[in-house]
Amino acid sequence: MTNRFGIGGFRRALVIGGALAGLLLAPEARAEEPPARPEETPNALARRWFEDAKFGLFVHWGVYSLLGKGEWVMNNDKIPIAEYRKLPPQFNPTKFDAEEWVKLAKSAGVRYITVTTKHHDGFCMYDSKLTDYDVVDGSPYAKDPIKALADACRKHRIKLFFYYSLLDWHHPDYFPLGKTGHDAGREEKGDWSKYVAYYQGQVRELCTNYGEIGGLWFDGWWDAPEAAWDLEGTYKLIHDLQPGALVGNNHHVAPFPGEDFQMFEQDLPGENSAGFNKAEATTALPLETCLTMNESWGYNSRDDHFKSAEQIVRALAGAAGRGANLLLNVGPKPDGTIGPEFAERLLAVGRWLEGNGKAIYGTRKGPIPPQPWGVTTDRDGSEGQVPTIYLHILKPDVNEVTLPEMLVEAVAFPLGGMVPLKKEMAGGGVKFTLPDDDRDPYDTIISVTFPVPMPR
Ligand code: FHN
Repeated sequence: MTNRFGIGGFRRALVIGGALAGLLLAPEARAEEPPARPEETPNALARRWFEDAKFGLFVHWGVYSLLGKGEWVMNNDKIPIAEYRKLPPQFNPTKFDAEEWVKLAKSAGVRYITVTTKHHDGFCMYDSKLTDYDVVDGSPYAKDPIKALADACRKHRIKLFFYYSLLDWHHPDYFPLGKTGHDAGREEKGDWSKYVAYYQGQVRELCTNYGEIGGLWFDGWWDAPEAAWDLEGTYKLIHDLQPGALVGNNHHVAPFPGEDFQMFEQDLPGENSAGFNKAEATTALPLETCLTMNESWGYNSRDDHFKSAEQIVRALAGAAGRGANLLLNVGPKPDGTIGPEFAERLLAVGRWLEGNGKAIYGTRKGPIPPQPWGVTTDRDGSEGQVPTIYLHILKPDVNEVTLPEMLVEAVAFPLGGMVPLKKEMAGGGVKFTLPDDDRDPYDTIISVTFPVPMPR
């Protein structure tokens, strides 16, 4: 969404030092939905909540975790359906504890969880009445982990989104095949319209059986972009059943009508190092970037290329500075536990957010676009808060920042600090010198406020 500022100017604000401003601002953003504004629809309220939330936990969990080679193992290792079907009878995650997952998520500071209900392998991790190829009917576990997670999320006031793969390597009516899944040993026939009815029926189940949900997170459209998916009908179904549920689709192209947020995979909006994100970031919808914590989505026992807590915090700030949420992934093990490598990093981010969350939660992208030194986030003055711009200095060796000259009236403090930064006119702008001490190793945050209305 757009800034409250054009770079042309700033609205009137009080000069309030960092510490005082800190007292007036909510110490941490709301975990719950804000009150609706007059005339605000459930959808608009949910979008606003989503933009405020900023941080979510992505969970890729399925029977593929038994093989410890990621969620694409069926396709990558050319495992035919007949062979892959031997996995569910071995899937018995006796250590799965939904409450533990949600408590970990909460300690990490996430506001929502997005969990795989069905991935490309077609195996359903929830109790579907439309197939027996699900965790309740097809595994010795015989319980619905999504139900347990929905209950725990409700209890701890975390929103739950459902990842759902439109692509299905198992369903006999997913035909003609798309770009992937050609080694599944499928018969060369199928009725596409039956597949659409099946997947829409499952979407209906997900929107009906788990109480109020955050939304649906689709994936796999890219496998068969020409197919008749009836997305319009699917999105209407979701919005009719759950007016406050948001729809996102990881199709890697510009948003389609009916979608509520735009997502980017393994890159911040505006970047495309992973090759997925050819679409420009829209200004019309909330944005979300999903990132793996190592290099795999599903559990991969050999992947120890974990990002550091520092990299994750910078990704979170980098996303916020581009107006996007960060959806950070974990790949639980087949026994249902989340490994210590994931947990340690989540807790480190949570600790960082405890002191710095006010420059992340509830903000929008700042008026200054991403800079070599970092990014800016913006908290407007609504709801009794002090209008503030936060500078996120993401490079530890940067010791001064020059803002555009029109910000000459700006007053800057380290977040939570009492001593204003030294300010001088230099190089055609307003130069602030950062303190040598008291630098945050991940992201030094400077809070900037304004005493007078700025020119537009
Ligand atoms: O193929 C999937 C992949 O397994 C994973 O689920 C990611 C998450 O964004 N999305 C797909 C690739 O675009």
